[in-house]
Parts: sequence; C-alpha cells; structure tokens
Amino acid sequence: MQFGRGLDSPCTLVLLVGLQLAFLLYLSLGGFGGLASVLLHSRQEFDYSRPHDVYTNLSLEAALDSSQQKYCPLVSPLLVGPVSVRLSSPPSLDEIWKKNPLVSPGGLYRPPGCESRHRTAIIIPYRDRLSHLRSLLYHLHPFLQRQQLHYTIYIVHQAGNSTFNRAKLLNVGVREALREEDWDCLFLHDVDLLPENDHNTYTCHAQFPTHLSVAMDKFRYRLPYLQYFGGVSAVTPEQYLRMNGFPNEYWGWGGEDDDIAARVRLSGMKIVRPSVEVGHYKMIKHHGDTGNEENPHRFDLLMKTRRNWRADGLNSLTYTLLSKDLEPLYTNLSVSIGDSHRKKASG
Ligand code: UD2
Ligand code: MN
Repeated sequence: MQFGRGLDSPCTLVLLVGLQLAFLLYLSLGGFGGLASVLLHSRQEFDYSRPHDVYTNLSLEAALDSSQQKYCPLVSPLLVGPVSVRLSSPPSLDEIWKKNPLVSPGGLYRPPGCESRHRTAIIIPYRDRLSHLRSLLYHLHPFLQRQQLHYTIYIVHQAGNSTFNRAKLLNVGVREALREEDWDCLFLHDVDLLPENDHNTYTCHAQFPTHLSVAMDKFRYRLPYLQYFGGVSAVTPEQYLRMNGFPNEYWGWGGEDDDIAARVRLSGMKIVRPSVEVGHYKMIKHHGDTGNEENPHRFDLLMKTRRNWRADGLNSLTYTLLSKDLEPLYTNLSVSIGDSHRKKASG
C-alpha cells in the first residue's frame, strides 16, 4: 500500500511528528482564531503606571530618514505607548503653539520626512470650553504627529445662545472639512477627552465605523454598554454617506450618540473598536453647560430613529457658516445652526 510504504521512510516520520507538534501548538493557541490573533495582532500590554511625556520623540520627526521610501512606515517608529495626561491648568494657546513648530495655520500638519498613509480630519463640536480646548490641543497635536498622520483640527463653534446640538455641529464639520480636502477619515471628538495611548491610532477602518473611547477613567476603564458610541468615534466619508450622516434634531444633552450607533446598524454596518487595553482616555471633569440641558425628548426621538434616519441627516442639513478662520492651532468654523422647532413652537 502506498500509505504503509511511505511510513517506513525517516523523512516521512519527521514530517509527521512535525505536523503533530504544529497541530498541538495550534490547539494550545485556541484554534484558528487564537493563532490568527497571535500572528496578526499580538496583544500588547501597556504599563500605564509609567507614562511618557506627551511631547516625547517630537524632535525626531524631522530627522527620520525616510529618503528610501515615499510613504511613511506602516507603523510609526515614533510611538511610545502610554502618555501622561495633565488635567488641570493647561498652557496658553501661545505656549502650545511654540511647542508645535511644525503645525501650520488652521491646525494642519503633514509629516516632514515622508508622505502620510492617512488623511484624518478631527472635528470637535464646541461652545465656550476654552480651558478644555487648550488641554486637548496641548495633548492631541503631539499625539497625532507621533502617529505620522496628515491631519487638520476643526473646531465647529455653535454661535449664539440657542440650545447646543452636538450631532448637527458634527454634520456641519464633516461637510465643511470635506469641502477643503479629500479626507479619508473623519474623527468626531469631544473637546474634553484626552487619549492616553498613542497606539490608539486616529485612522479609519475601511469597512465599518470605529468607536475609539472604549476605556475612560469616568467609566473605570470599561465600556459602559455595547452600543455605546459617545466620546470619540470615526467614519470614512463613504460610511458617513451610507448612514445619512448624523441626526439634526437632538437639541440639548444626550441621545444623539445612541442615534448615531443605531444608524450604523440600520445602514447595514457594525461598530469596530480598539482593545480596552489601548483605548484609554481621561475625561476632564465638568458640570453640565448652560444651553445644553438634558434633552427630555431624547427617548421619543430614539424610538423613531428607524423611521427617521433616511430623512433626517446629511440630506436635510441647513446652516449658515458665519466665519472660517485659520487659527495657529485649529481651523475655527463659526456656525449658526438655528434652534429647536419645539422650543419655537412653545414660545
Ligand atoms: C457624553 C458623551 C458625548 C455626548 C454627550 C451627550 C462621553 C465621554 N461623551 O458627554 O459624546 O454623546 O454625552 O450629548 O460619554 N460641548 C461644548 N459646549 C457646550 C456643551 C457641549 O463644547 O456647552 C461639546 C464638547 O465638545 C463636549 C461635548 O459637546 O465634550 C459633549 O458634551 P458634554 O461633555 O457636556 O457631555 P458628556 O460629558 O456627558
Ligand atoms: Mn464631557
């Protein structure tokens, strides 16, 4: 028999023993899933008790010799892992500007030595949070530069005293940012969230929306619930179009992030996330803002997302751009977005 004869040769025996060992290794790693995760994403452990200064390695960025290659490396050699986050008394805008000499007016940056593989727009809904903004700019600029991204930071400032509307401001930011540049990733970023690990890269997943702020000090570094999409998230322009952007009708605090998460599902996508080990953030402690009181209609609205998402969103967005200024560390978009119809109706 062919089979029996083959077994006699020493070569075949070595091969069989080798195969058995490989199979045992495969089982001990938890089958194909485990093997793939070891080969593809070997999970890194980080020591958050010994964080680096957030400006570490920045002086090296211009000195890196990338002359052999057009594009920046797949993984930036400048990354350091956990960085320390200072929550109180942020430096002045002027001091931050001096620490970031390679950032151009409008808060634009391109790596000096190589062409970035990623173009990311950071969009921040904003009103009257200057000290949070200073903290964020101080941390985010060096964080993004170490990731060798081509990026711009956009502040979408809601002008006037009407009720705050985070999701509508995000829609405005996306539209204005895409008017300027062919961004391949749009980050939707609260002003008070500071990332603590630069391995949490500010790039997009090709297929699905990403939720980045998965482990916040505020929630004891755990995801509060599975559909949670608040804080920091990211979409490609294609994903954004597919979900008809974000709702425009959530005035005041709450609900809009769950509506956005529902849109992801309703448009046939799912949420992807970095590991809890990497997605660490600190949130600057704050009270609720005047003009952003809890939205009492948020539960009613959420019941209707399935019915409304195709009609309310990017395709129904109206606003007036009052000004666009290239500040030294960010592009400021001041916008008038109106006010809640309900409020007008009730006087
Ligand atoms: C949570 C979510 C946030 C959003 C919000 C409900 C987290 C970490 N974040 O934030 O993504 O879903 O609930 O609306 O879970 N802002 C201003 N000025 C204002 C009011 C708000 O700039 O007067 C901006 C600012 O970027 C802020 C964001 O809106 O970070 C969210 O408002 P918040 O920080 O008051 O709400 P919070 O922390 O409960
Ligand atoms: Mn907050």
